[in-house]
Amino acid sequence: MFKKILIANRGEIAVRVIRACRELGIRTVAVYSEADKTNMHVRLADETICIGPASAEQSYLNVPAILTTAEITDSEAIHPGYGFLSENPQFAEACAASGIAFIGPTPENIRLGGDKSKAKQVMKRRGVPVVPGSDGPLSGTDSAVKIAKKIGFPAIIKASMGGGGRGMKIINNEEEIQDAFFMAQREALAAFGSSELYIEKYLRNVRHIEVQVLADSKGRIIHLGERECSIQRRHQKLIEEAPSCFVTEKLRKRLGELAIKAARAIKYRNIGTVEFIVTPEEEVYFMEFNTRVQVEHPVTEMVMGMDLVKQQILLASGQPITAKKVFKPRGAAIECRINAEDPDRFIPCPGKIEFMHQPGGPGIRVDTAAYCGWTVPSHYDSLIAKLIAYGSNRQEAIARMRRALDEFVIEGIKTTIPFHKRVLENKDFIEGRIDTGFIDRLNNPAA
Ligand code: MV4
Repeated sequence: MFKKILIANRGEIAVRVIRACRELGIRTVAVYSEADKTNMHVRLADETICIGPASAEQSYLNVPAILTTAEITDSEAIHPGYGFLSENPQFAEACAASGIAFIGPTPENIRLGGDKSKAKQVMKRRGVPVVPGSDGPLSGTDSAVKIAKKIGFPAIIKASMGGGGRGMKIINNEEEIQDAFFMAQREALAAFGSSELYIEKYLRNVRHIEVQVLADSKGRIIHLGERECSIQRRHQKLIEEAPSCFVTEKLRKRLGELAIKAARAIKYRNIGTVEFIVTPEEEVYFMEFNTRVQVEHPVTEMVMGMDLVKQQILLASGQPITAKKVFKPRGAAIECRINAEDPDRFIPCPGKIEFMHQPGGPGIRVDTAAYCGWTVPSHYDSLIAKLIAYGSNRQEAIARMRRALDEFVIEGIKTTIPFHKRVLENKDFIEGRIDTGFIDRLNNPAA
């Protein structure tokens, strides 16, 4: 087992990793930017080193600074968290070249996970169902038109290196293809450094359901059931649940088998997430393979009674999976992402937290690095807390979440707590009528 781990991240996920390390008896090294001197992850770590100015490029994305810090602190492994360097295959390679364990999958796994059109192609060849569309990247508008005519409208153009819904363009008829193609190309190049695109049929009223997988270094793979992630705004997840109230025992078995097949197809290692879209008719299509620990991992931890971050560390140290049984969800868990944002317009609102009171009591978990007196910096993403409610069933989890949202006090900055209160009181949400159109209907009930 590792004796010391460097955490190449900040905020709530850095705190989450430090907690797992503490429980495993592993020393921790926090790195931080000049804007993060007073961060909670810096206070909680055993050792701390400032690696650069506020801008992420010069600090949390600064590979030489991070590798040097690992070397001078004698860290044996690096946990990348999510975002920043977590899905950078060159970083994973650079760690290996320096003799430092990257706590995550192989560089090849990361590279394929990042190339959405290639991943789709590989999955299709291995018998994992994918949405009809181009088999690999598009060569130009001509092939886009040809394929769109074959699969029918609406269709959707996506960036190969995009993911998370960024850089997608829905096209309703042949006339829209040219403009959408060139706009998507330009956006993709600017955002991801690659203008490569692919096209597929656009499916309405689908659910975004993802399956957690674990794979050891011997190739043993298990799944830990699904998370329901359909409540998104501009492809930012706002609320996640486990299990999905839409998923039957039979569908869970199928999703789990497909997720394991997907992981096996790419010789996946460590923990990962296989993202599917599921139609109202229960047709399942592979979308993406996420090669990191996800923001929403706590809902799976709550219903499966497993610590996924500890698992990441144990798997990276070479420990095999010994659990034989199929894991079944127990109870229900919901996560609300609390952002330092205007709750109506979702515009970031950094600033000083003048007062803060966290909820607690039965079934409530708060993953955060925020505290009273801390100033939310403007340089990074606006997630300041994850509020997770667990109950013996979905109804109890909802009741606890509503109660906890009422207890949660954050003063001095705007947060999305009022938005979450609105959703938790919504009849469609309470009755489980949630799909990828939920937020649009919430804001525009007539639609
Ligand atoms: C889709 C889709 C429907 N049809 N692709 C968005 C995030 C990315 N991982 C995949 N996403 C989607 N891809 C096809 N062919 C629906 C989504 C989608 C979505 C779309 C509109 C509004 C909210 C959404 C939430 C999750 C997924």
